[in-house]
Amino acid sequence: MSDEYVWFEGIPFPFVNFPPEHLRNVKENFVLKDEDVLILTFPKSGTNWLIEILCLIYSKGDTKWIQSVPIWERSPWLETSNGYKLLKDKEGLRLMTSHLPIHLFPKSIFKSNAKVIYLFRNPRDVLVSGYFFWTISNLVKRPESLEQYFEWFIQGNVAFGSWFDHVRGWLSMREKKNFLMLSYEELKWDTRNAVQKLCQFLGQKLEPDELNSLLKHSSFQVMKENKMSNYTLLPSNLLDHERGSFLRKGIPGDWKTYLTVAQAEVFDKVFEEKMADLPQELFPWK
Ligand code: PPS
Repeated sequence: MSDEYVWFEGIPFPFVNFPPEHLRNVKENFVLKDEDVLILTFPKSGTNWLIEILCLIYSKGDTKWIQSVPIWERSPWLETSNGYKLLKDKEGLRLMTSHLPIHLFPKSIFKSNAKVIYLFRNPRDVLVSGYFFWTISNLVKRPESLEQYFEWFIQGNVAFGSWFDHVRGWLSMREKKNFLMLSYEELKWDTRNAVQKLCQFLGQKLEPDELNSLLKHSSFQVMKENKMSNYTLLPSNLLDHERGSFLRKGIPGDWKTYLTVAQAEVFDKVFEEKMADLPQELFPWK
């Protein structure tokens, strides 16, 4: 499998758009500004949903921006060459997204007051979502079966490495006042409340009608129809739109449909081993 990734400091990356010299440059030289807002996630944790929500917060619920600019230009991915170009000389508010693990993130983060939002999701759902996504994309080696992908995921041999290391790494920043951790589950179970929490963290205020517009336009159904957000603008040599959608189901707990009882038991054991020393109340799906 190793030849199907670009490897950088022990982490596998998709082979399109992530040259190692670029990843090194980002880590060593990218300078964060205090006004920056960062969305950090392990892939398939609801990144694009959060981007849509943040865009609507900063547009006060107005849909012009989300309906006219592709989502990857509104909050570019720092670690991609294209995203970096959009971000590096941008003035004013910079929304940016990253899947980088903490040890590969620009070092300037440790001195910056940029606002950091770490969104995480039940790893069982991340696994299932990732399996379906990588099966329709041409960015990494396609898994042949869920059983195979299950093994890769547990071992951390998937794009951006181990979910466990990613979450452990970023949650080490959870006591900082410029850091907000949010779970996909809490976002889904009470979106209104989670958005209010985000607004408070970002120092933004929405009127009730602005908040209602945000909730409507960032909903799964509406995002799925928005071609600026649903990834149908990606060429089909990268994402095979005939075989599935980027916005697949958008629910917590879908793993129960796909993992066997035996796999679920193995997963529980691995989770316990790797995450035992973290307060378990951080993980609301338990
Ligand atoms: S990526 O490729 O890492 O950027 O993917 P990411 O955006 O992190 O995660 C994709 C999953 O998020 C779901 N999604 C949503 N869920 C609920 N509401 C909204 N609005 C929404 N938008 C995206 C998307 O459907 C993927 O999850 P699954 O479980 O595969 O459906």
